[in-house]
Amino acid sequence: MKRILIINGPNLNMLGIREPGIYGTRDYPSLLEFIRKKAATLGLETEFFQSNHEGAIVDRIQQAYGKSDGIIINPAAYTHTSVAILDALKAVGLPTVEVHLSDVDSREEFRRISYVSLYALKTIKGKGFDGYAEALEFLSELP
Ligand code: CA2
Repeated sequence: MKRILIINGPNLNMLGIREPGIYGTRDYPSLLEFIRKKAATLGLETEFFQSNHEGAIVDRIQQAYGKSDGIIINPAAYTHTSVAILDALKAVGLPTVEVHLSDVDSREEFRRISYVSLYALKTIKGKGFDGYAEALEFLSELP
């Protein structure tokens, strides 16, 4: 059974609390439940990690080396700033899908830049929770 690590970056634990127009009304525990259910239908094992700290995300990516079969990451604001997260993903070399709840291309200019996308096999944006389901499907279909 493939083991998929799902990483969510800063403030995503606040989902559903503010900005429902951009990020929806469902909360963070609902997101985890949604992902767990989808993963079960695909026969995937899931592990979750959320942090508001860049270094903690780097540490968790490093821990996945040799243990996880794939990573789904929504780096949140670190998407647009973090070379350290990009380098950690490159270092562990696992198949990675980048997910964004909102369509980052149709928002502020600074959200159009993603360092992580330089490594990710696929980037899914603007599909809300369904983006994570699509990412799971993509990883489950990899050899
Ligand atoms: O669309 C996404 O998934 C983002 O990665 C979300 C990040 C944002 O910085 C990226 O540009 C796009 C922000 C997540 C913050 O989530 C909030 C949740 C509740 C209230 C306010 C923000």
